[in-house]
Amino acid sequence: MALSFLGRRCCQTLTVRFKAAIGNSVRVLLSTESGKLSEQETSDGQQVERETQNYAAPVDEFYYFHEGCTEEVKRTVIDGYKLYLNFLTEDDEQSLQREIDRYMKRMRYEYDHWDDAIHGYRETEFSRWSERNQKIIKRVRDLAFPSDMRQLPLVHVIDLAKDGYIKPHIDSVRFCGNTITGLSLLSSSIMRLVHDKHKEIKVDVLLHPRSLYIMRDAVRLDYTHEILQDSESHFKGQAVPRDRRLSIMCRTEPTDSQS
Ligand SMILES: O=C(O)CCC(=O)C(=O)O
Repeated sequence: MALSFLGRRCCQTLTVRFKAAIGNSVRVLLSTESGKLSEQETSDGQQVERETQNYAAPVDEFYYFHEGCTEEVKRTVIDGYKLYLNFLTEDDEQSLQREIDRYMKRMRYEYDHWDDAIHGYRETEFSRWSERNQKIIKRVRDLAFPSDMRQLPLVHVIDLAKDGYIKPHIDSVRFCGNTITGLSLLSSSIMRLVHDKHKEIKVDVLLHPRSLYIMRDAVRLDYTHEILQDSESHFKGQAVPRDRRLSIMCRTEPTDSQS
């Protein structure tokens, strides 16, 4: 099934489906003892993972602010882009992958999309999940969206090949509201955020497998986001090799004022 997600990213054509949501409060611990646990430490025991899963990743370790980012920019990005390490256990990750693979294995990776915004990918939307995976998706929604916020019921899944990447774009406000969440599975990657009007304002975020990001407000609206290809996938001067990566996105509905 070929879906036209990219049209949603670039506002030009396409059918409108999304609505909105504004504001949200998520408890944030920017840098705590538990927030700094390494993956190895956290994977030792379910208990530790459960304790750390909702703590935001330490900014100095997972965000790289390029020259040109003022203190005000840093605050905006830290407020509007939260990253949670080990939101998924390894079992959660495998369970989601199994269900996605069952569906995706029938599809080919695409390399020539009409708007050329994404390269080397397969994608779909899930309306139903197994009971176990449904609980994981609910945990994401419960963390990211207040109960009165209207959410898109369908969950967007992208399977990026090892050589796949997503070019800079802003999801169209006609199709998607104020908040976008993304689970990353299988491969580390770099998400680059660039201010749409001031290209010198650039931030790289290191996305580990099993992490969750929540992007909202100014970061969602004023910054392009992209997933870097393997040859450009560096963080603070260190290569972050890309492999096949799955991402699972939940979104809020667009608001009338946005659409
Ligand atoms: O794969 C991701 O985490 C980002 C996906 C994305 O850019 C999008 O769906 O607009």
